[in-house]
Amino acid sequence: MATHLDNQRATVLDRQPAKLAPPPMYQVILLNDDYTPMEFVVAVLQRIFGKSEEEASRIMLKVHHEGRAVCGVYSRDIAATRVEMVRQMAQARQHPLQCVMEPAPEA
Ligand code: TYC
Repeated sequence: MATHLDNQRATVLDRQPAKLAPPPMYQVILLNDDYTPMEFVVAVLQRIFGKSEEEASRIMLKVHHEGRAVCGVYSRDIAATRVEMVRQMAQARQHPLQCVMEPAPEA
């Protein structure tokens, strides 16, 4: 009998809402190279990352001068999809543009 009640209580406790940790976030980073045209990088930032022309130009110049810049912070699947879209867009035009994702620093 005690076992039966214990099981019931365990079942009820299992139904408590789980306290979920927020999903890990990833920053998508564009890397500089000597060959990809600046206008192409601006177009990538507008088309894939939804940036305005002004913001896209700012990020492109930051990459050009500093070697890399963050384009956005996303959940893992969305970050991976955007990295792949950049890769495909660059490959289609045969530009060596590189894009990577890294775990975002904790807030
Ligand atoms: N450095 C490139 C040039 O001078 C421009 C460029 C900017 C390339 C950003 C890649 O992610 C990049 N044409």
